[in-house]
Amino acid sequence: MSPSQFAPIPELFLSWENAENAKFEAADLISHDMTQRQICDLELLMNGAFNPLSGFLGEADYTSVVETMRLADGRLWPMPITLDVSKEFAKKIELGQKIALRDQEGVILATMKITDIWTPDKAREAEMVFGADDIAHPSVNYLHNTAGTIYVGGPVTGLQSPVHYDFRARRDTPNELRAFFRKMSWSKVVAFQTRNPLHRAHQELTFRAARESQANLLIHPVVGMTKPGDVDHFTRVRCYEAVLDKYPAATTTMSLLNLAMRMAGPREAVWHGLIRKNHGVTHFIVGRDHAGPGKNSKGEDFYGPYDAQDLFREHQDEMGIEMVPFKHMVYVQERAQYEPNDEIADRNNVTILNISGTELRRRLAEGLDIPDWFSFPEVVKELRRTRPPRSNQGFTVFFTGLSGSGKSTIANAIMVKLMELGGRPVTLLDGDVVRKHLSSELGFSKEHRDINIKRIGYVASEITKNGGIAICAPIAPYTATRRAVREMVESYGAFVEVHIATSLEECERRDRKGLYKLAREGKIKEFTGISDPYEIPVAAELVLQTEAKDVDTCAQSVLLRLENMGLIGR
Ligand code: PPS
Repeated sequence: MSPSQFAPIPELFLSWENAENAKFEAADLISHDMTQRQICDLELLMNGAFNPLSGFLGEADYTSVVETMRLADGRLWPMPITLDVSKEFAKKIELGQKIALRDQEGVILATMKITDIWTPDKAREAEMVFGADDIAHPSVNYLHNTAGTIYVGGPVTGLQSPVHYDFRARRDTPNELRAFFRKMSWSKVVAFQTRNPLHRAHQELTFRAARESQANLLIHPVVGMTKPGDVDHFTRVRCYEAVLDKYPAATTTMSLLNLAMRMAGPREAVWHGLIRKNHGVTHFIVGRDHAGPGKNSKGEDFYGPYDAQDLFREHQDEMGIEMVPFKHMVYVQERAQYEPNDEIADRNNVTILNISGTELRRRLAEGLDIPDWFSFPEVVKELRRTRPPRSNQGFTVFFTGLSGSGKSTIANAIMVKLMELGGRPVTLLDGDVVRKHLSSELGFSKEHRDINIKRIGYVASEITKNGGIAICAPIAPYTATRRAVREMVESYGAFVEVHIATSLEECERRDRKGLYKLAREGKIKEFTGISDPYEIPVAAELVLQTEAKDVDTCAQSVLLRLENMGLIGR
């Protein structure tokens, strides 16, 4: 047992009385309204989970972390924890100034003394931290399309932790977990990081890890931000709670971690290890493709399946936390048990079973059987509650195309056909209608178009979440914005992008509203296709050529695609 494992870790909080006074003083400061990701980072900075960081990185530390995985003073730290802000905000602040950091309701959580303001080289950051400047990587996409252009760094003084109303009893700071381990005399603790529901393979893996390292087990799921499209944390925590009694209570505990993951594979594994070390953990499970982001834009994996293990192994002595590596676990039917895939000597004589994440999602979506050897009935029940078969879920049909391409006409036809089918409420968010009711103050600059589309996306995602059908029909000329809407919607249901690929020549020939003529004469500025760009979708679920086809034929193609995706009943 090492005393440092149990000793309290430094936090960045002021004492209670000082924080009360500081809150009043901070009210006069210029304040930054933090994003969800920044709030997660701030919480873990303040409670010591990101020790040795004392605030958002300054430029020297940032550059050093990006280039060498180390802070400027040489200490290991693989992930740039930065405060990104807009150009407009950066103009209002200067070095040496203190700013207030507020949550999304305006509560002041911390103050920060600004030591650095700089424009980062995001392409370089993407290459070095995520391995490629490829926006198929969710964090590279975030970096380029969500994060502000300027970074601000400096030490943070914590006034209060973000408040969580959900699963409070299950959330612990590093010091709370350290105190628990001390109280229970758990001198060796192996942590399991996860962003997915636990199935039988995970249970077997965690049991084996605890046995091999002769340690107690901490199930340490991430409930901050994970990969877009993951099962929401409410459902996951209900799933974890349902299987917790399958673990021996005397040797296992579970705690929730409000981490915003970056899906950075090898670097992320090292980061996860350091965070767990700060929570008083001695051993850490790193499995196959740890924190993997999925495929790159060429359809290949970003990282090798065991790259994360290799990088962790290289640094584990310095980190002071031992890796428990795990290979891919599969079910051997004849022996009715899980075994590491690469240790099955008699593989030609036995039946090896496995259900991938994609296959599980398909079975849930189509209401198909999920066998007992794969998961626990309690977990399957929870997942089915949240992910009913696709034909009962909400979804969004997102038409995109040039003005006059036929979006509104086809969208109207689809709306009526879906209403005729019945079963789910249908809402049409047509470009012109939205501009009248939701976005009347907006023009057609890139900035305004993006705001307009994100508003549509937000409404569509709420409709989808609540089991309805949203049909959107804006021009939506930008790939990144369409993708942002897709991510919003796919947290709750299917997103069906339909590109109405009517050519510019045909749209201009039709010129129903006479706008192309005005655009050609320069009387309408920034007109899509004429004096403003339209980025053609590359991965739409359906591309519709409308020329020489009537509206009903086009609408039928959409209906067939919806049926083929399991969204409407047969
Ligand atoms: S966007 O880019 O998605 O925000 O556009 P959207 O909200 O769909 O609005 C498009 C409708 O506005 C009319 N209009 C213009 N379109 C493009 N560029 C410019 N500059 C412009 N000015 C006005 C036009 O009638 C579009 O309607 P649709 O239904 O697409 O023809």
